[in-house]
Amino acid sequence: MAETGNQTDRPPVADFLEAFSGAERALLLPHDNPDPDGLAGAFALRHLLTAHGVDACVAFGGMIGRAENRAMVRTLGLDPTPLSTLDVNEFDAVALIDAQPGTGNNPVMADAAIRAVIDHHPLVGPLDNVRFVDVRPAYGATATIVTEYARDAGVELPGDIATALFYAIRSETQDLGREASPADREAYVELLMRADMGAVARIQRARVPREYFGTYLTAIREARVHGNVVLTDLGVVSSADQVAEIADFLLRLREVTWSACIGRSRHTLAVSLRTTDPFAHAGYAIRRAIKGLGTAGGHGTMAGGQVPVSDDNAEEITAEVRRRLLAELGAEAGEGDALARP
Ligand SMILES: [Mn+2]
Repeated sequence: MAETGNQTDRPPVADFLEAFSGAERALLLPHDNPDPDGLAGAFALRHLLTAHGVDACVAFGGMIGRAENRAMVRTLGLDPTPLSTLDVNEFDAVALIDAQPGTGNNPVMADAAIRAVIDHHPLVGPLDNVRFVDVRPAYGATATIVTEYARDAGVELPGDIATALFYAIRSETQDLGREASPADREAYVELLMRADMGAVARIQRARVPREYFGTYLTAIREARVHGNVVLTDLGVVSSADQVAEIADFLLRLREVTWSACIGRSRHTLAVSLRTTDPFAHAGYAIRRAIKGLGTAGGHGTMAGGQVPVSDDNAEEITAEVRRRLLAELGAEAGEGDALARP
C-alpha cells in the first residue's frame, strides 16, 4: 500500500524500517549523477537500516561530477558504489532516495518492484506497488526527511553523516534561501551543532581542474539573452552536473527571470532550467518543452531533463530543444542577444 506522509502518531521511520524487515540486502539508490542531497540521504538511511540489522549498499548510476560533490564523498569517507559494478540480483530490496521511478534520472523503471521511495520532488506518477512512499514536495531537501527519521528512531548519526546531511540541506536550499520549509530550518540547526564545519568549508571551496574555468568561458561566450530568458549551450560536457551549475550561475543575471543550460555528455543531452519566480513551475515547463523527446522532473524553481541523442541527430535535437524551451517560456525566438562581449 502506498501512502504519503504521516497519518497517525506513528512516525514514518517506523513504517520505513518495517518495509525492510525480512530483507537481507538492500540497495539504496539516489538519482543518477547524484548530488549531496541524494547521497547524504542514502548514507543516513544505510546507517538506520544497518542499526536495525539490514545490510545495505549505496550505489549510483552515472557519475559524481561536481567538484563539491566529489569533495564531499572524499572528505567524509563516503563510499558509494558505481551501479555498473554490482549485480542487482543480489539485492532483495531497493529504495529510491531523492528520486522517483520512471522520471528518467534513475535506473528504476516505473513498474519495477521497489520497496521504498523517499523524495521531496512532486509526485510524478502513482506508486501503488511501492510498499513505503514518503514524498514531501513542501520540503527543501530529502536530507531533512531523513534527519527526521534518525531523530524519531532515536538513532545518533555518525559525525560524517551528520555533516553530509548538513551540507546537503545547505547546498540544496542555498542556505535555506531557496524552497526551504520550517522543517528544513529545524534540521539545519540540529545538524549545525554536530557538523564538522572545517570539512564543510573544504567541500564548498573544493579545488577544481583548469577545464572547470573553460566551462565557464564557454558558458558566457555562448550565452544569449532572449528577453526574459538567458540560455547557453555548453556543447560537449564531461558531466551533466556542469549543466546544472551553469544554469544556477546564469540566473544571477539581473534582467531575466529564467536561465537555461544545455550540454551533451555521451548520448544524452542534459537540460537545466532555473527561475527566480517562486510561483513558476519549472518542472512542468521543462517537461512540456521536451515532451516526446526525453524525460524531465524538478521543483517549482529548478528542473532538469535528459534527451537521448546520437552523433547524427545531436545538432538537430539541440536546436529543437532550444526552440521549444524558448517558446515554452514565452521568450523571443531567433538568435537572441549575446550576454557579454569581451
Ligand atoms: Mn534533493
